[in-house]
Amino acid sequence: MKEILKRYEANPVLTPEDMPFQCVAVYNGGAVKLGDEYILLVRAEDTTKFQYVYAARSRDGYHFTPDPEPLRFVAEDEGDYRKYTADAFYDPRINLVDGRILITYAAYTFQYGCRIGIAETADFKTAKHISFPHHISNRNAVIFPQKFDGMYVMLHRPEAYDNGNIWISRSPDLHFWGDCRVVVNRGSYRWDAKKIGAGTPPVKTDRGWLVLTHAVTTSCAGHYYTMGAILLDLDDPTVLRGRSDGCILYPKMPYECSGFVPNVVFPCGLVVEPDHRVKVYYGAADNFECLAESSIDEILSAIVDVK
Ligand code: BMA
Repeated sequence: MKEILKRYEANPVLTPEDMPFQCVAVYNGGAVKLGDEYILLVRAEDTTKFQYVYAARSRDGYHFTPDPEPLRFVAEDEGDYRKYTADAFYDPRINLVDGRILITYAAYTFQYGCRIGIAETADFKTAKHISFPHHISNRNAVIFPQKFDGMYVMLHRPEAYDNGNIWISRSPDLHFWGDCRVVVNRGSYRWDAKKIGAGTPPVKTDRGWLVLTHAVTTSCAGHYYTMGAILLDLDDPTVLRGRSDGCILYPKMPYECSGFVPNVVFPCGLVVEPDHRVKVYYGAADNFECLAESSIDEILSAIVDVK
């Protein structure tokens, strides 16, 4: 099989030992390039498995230095905010939306379950809470970089009754979200038959909005997470235009096959360079932060039109 994505030979780009505290896992990082600085926003866990969000910075996209302190989320009503995030905030994505830096993440408490959080940052040191869209049992949210008919548009993945398809919804103000509908069904083939979720924020291409996904199948050994790609219509992103026929990256290297959760590649960050080469940042085995490279054209070549 021709490999669409080429792994960085010095993977992982971040290991627990790189972090400025006693860390057991660092993974599932959102990514952005601002000027000539690459920023990863990673999920980092301490020895109790409590999760922090850390920014790590780089000049070349390969060598990252984590900030000394985790990102601090601030809210007007701290008590209410903590009520929904007390036990975890994880899998952050960095969305550049109309010139603003919006972080989408999973907010979790044992009591109330998991929901999406949206926060805004300017420096990746603090992030101001904006909203918790939708109710519980929702995560894997990414926001389109532009509005459609004056509305923000978000992809997300509800759980509970619908455990595995990508939904889309709209908002006039990032607070009130509605018009929810399914936009991508999990597949009928084995590789994506269990779940499909948005991984990286949408990128505009000639053929449509490109989103890298995680796709899940199961075996006797448990869940098996691979990476796929979808294309949504440029004018109406509620329409699926294409999807990769199979996965474009699957667990193969020791750091992907062995860790806290074996057999996981989980993309959350995509940086497009001026020459259309891309850097895909992904979590491996819920333990390490990794990088694979490709180009927009190579990824598009794996996507077949949906009739
Ligand atoms: C998903 C999320 C991810 C994780 C993946 C594999 O449900 O929890 O954060 O990487 O499972 O364990």
